[in-house]
Amino acid sequence: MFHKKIKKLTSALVTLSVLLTGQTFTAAAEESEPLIGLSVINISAEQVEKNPEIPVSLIVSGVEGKYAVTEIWTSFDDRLEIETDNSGEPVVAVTENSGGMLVQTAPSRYLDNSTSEIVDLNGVRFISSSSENTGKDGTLFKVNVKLPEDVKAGDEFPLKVVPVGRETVNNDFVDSVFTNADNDSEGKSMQEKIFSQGICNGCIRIVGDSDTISGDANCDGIVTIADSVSILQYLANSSEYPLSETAMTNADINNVGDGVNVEDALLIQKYDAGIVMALSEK
Ligand SMILES: [Ca+2]
Ligand SMILES: [Ca+2]
Repeated sequence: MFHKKIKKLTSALVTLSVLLTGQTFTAAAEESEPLIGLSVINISAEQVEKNPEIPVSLIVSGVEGKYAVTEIWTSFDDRLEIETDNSGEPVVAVTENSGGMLVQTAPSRYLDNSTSEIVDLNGVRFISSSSENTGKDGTLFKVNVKLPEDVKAGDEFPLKVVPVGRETVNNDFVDSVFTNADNDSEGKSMQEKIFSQGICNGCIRIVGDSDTISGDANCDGIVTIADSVSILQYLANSSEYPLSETAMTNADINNVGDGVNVEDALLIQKYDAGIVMALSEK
C-alpha cells in the first residue's frame, strides 16, 4: 500500500516536471539561436556488450514554429551499422516534433556528377515539407545504430550533421535545407545560420567501468528516462530507493555540487526529449 503511494507520487512528479520542461523550453526557445545536432552518448563497454544497438537522435532547438521545409544530411562513423529494413532503408522513428509535416527518410547517399560514384555518408537523410511553419524544437527522429563488438573504453564514434550542396547526375542538386514555408528572407537567414554556426555534432563515447557517466543515476552504463525515475524515487523515499555514492555523483548534473534534487531529474528528461543535447562532463 505504501509502495503504491510512492509510485503515485513519483508519477505525479513526472507529470509535473514534464509540464515544467515545456514551459522552460518555450521561454528559452524565444531567445535562442537555431541549433541542429546529434546525440552525445556516453556508454560503458559492459552495456554495449549487453545491447550494442544505441538509439541516436537528430535534435533541433531555437526554431519552434519557424520551419516547414527541410532536407538534413547526417553522417555516422563508418564503423556504426545503421538498422535497416528488408529493402535496405534505414528504420527511422519520426517524432511528432515535425508537427504535421510530410516526412521522408532515406540513406544519406548520392551519385556524384564529377566522379560518377556513389557517395555514401553512412547516415540518414531527413526530408520534410509543409505549407505551414509547424516544426517544433526537440528530437526529429531516432535511429538505431549498432556498435562493433570489440569496443573499449576511450573509443569514440562521431555523429555529424553534414551541410551538403553539390551537383549530382542529370543536373540534380543535393542540398541542405532548413527554411520556412514561404522560404522568405527570415527562412533563408535561419537556414544560413543553422548550417554555418548552429551545428552541434554528436558522438558515442565508450567509458570505462570506473568512470562516472553524467546522468546515469541507476548505474547501468547508459542515460535513459529510467535514470530520471530513479532520482525521483530516491527523492520521494531515500530509504526504500537509495542511491549509491557513484549514483549520487552521476545524478548531480544540474548545478553540480548542490546535491541531487528534482532539477537533476528534469535535466535528464530534457536530454531524453532532445531539449538539451548533451549532459556536461565531470
Ligand atoms: Ca542509466
Ligand atoms: Ca544538482
